[in-house]
Amino acid sequence: MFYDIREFIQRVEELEGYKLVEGADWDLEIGAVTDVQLAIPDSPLVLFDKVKGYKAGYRVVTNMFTTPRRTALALGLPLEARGLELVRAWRSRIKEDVKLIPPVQVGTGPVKENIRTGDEVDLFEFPSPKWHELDGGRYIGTGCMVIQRDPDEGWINLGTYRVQVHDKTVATVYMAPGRHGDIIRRKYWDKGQPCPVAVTCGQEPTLWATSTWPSIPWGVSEYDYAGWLRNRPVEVVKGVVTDLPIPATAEIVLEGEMVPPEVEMIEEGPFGEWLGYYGYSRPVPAFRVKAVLHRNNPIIMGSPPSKLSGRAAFNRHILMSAMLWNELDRQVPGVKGVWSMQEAATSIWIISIQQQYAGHAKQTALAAAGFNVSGYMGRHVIIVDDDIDPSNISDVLWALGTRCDPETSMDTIGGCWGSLIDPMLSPDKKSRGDLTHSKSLILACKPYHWIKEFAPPVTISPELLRRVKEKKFID
Ligand SMILES: Cc1cc2nc3c(=O)[nH]c(=O)nc-3n(C[C@H](O)[C@H](O)[C@H](O)COP(=O)(O)O)c2cc1C
Ligand SMILES: [Mn+2]
Repeated sequence: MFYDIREFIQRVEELEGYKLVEGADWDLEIGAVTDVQLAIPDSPLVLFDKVKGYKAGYRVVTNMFTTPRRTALALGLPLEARGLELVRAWRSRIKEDVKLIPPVQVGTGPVKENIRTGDEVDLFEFPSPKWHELDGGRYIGTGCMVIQRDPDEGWINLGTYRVQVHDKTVATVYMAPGRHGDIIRRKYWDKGQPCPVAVTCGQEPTLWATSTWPSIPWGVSEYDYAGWLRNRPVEVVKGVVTDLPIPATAEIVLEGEMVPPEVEMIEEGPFGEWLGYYGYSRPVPAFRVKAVLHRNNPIIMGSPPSKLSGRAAFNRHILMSAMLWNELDRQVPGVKGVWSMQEAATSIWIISIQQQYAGHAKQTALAAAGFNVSGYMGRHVIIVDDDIDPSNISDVLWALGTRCDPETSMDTIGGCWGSLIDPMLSPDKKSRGDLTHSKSLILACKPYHWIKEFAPPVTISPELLRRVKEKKFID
């Protein structure tokens, strides 16, 4: 595991190199280069230096974990694992007993190399990008981490929620309703108090990963979970104007408070979202920044949303597939593979099962449609047999084309857990506050009640293959 983001970048440099871009403008150019690079199959890590109008050394890094190899490097998995193999590796890692390891407080750390408070605070000191053409402004926080303390229970939550810069000392944090960070800040506001907050913009990869996973439950600090993953406690220092614990090796930290909604609201967004479309702007409470801490020559970590952006967040479709597989294993027998389609902005889930009883396939589809990890905005669930590799799109299309009779193999269910960023949400539903969407459940597998009579697939048996190989007719 890594000491900080710099050690990770150095390791990537030794392993495969990275793309250095000098002289790009924070205004759209960093974003455009990031998105173009993201679409390349072997997408490199990109480091931006000498950003237009900024001091050399004030850097932005993007596309940190886009390839399976860099994802594996960051999470301590086999570097050569790909596709379903990587899903399996991650699945067995998170199946272990989690032994939480709390952080340790140290006297100081690199994050305190530069400290500015009060009038010295200037958020424009850093080259925060405007990522997409229709975005409402500049975002210092995309690959960031928001630190808060639950006022009643005392534990620390970390969550990745985007941060827009509005003024020298004013920012906003966008937290979707129901996020742990949102629940915590409401507890302060209900008491009429502002919510203390610290935001890191650039931090050690494993720690950042934990702040992006909805599978870590309420009440469990992502710091402690990261300690378990790293097998070493995270080192923290005390904040300057809050008493929040801050990672000692973070690059940039913004400390301050989110004021209650009645005190000050600011229009946030619009912002290009992970489904591949722009979301709406909306008023959110102001984040008043009272102190900025940063390392010498700080690096902002950027992870801007786009239809492929999950790749940069540790190939999120792979991690989410492993998480769904674990969930299904608790209830449904015979699951042989789970795959979330990155190309479909992770809205299509494919599950292969060895059918064992009547209704087994439909049960699997219904279960997959409901879990946290796959239910939110997941639009289609496809069940295939165990001779189909769910991560192989041509296999899946073959199953869809040949084992699915729309009249009897498909259901739609409405009223499901959706989001304001759903591009298919009609203006009418939006105005009524009805954010639900519908899902299709597709059984692209042999009908169980006549499975034995189903036409045998044209394949080559292992014996025949061996024979023609032995005779050197093929390699
Ligand atoms: C790159 C990235 C950006 C994200 N941005 C946001 C965001 O702006 N707002 C939000 O509510 N969730 C966002 N999320 C999702 C949350 O980080 C995720 O649900 C996490 O589990 C939240 O932590 P919590 O469970 O402690 O609330 C983002 C996730 C990733 C990977
Ligand atoms: Mn949490």
